[in-house]
Amino acid sequence: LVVQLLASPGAGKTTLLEVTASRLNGATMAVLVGDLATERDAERIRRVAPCIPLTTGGACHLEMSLVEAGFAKLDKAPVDFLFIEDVGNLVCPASHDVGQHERVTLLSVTEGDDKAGKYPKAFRTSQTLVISKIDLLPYVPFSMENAFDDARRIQPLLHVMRLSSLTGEGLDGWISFLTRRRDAMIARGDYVDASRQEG
Ligand SMILES: Nc1nc2c(ncn2[C@@H]2O[C@H](COP(=O)(O)OP(=O)(O)OP(=O)(O)O)[C@@H](O)[C@H]2O)c(=O)[nH]1
Ligand SMILES: [Mg+2]
Repeated sequence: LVVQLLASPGAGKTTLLEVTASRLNGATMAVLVGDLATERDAERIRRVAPCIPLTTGGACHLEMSLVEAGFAKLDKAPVDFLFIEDVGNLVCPASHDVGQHERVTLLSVTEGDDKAGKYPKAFRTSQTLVISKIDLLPYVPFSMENAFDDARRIQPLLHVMRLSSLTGEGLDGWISFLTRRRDAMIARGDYVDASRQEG
């Protein structure tokens, strides 16, 4: 299952991938991670999962050609989940498909509950919204109800989850969501057996 993670800078994409790797219960994952100028996120993720950095050289989003080049560098052993962390940006990545089955937008509670309406394309083109950093809810003015209503006005079919990578709250739901989506993809036959590909 190919999952694209899209969010503002600092919303918690890399941290979520780090904790996901430790909770997959025997399933495997690899990551392609986009960044403007450094390999910092790749260095973090490599401690827990195979990861290829995609350095955009200043571009504010990933494009398919960069993703393909990164994918070619990954070990061709099949993995259950391929995550693509897009450049931290709630605007440009929404206009670029990267071969994902699932686009997951993260919205951290410190960003405010009004972002779906302000950055509608990210939410409209996503299948799933993850409200992240919910451990900080006692300290910031963020209405879960307002965030849900605003997002669902933009995309009524949006699947919404909330979690904290810090405390672990909501992570069981995240992992079971990923597993369900992967099972559904296999049932549809909508996957590539990379081990059978040449080159
Ligand atoms: N309190 C709290 N902090 C978190 C949580 N998840 C991530 N953080 C912190 O938020 C900051 C940014 O997290 P990252 O995972 O680097 O965010 P990112 O979205 O990958 O950032 P970019 O790649 O720069 O766009 C770090 O200081 C994390 O420790 C969380 O669930 N709760
Ligand atoms: Mg990151």
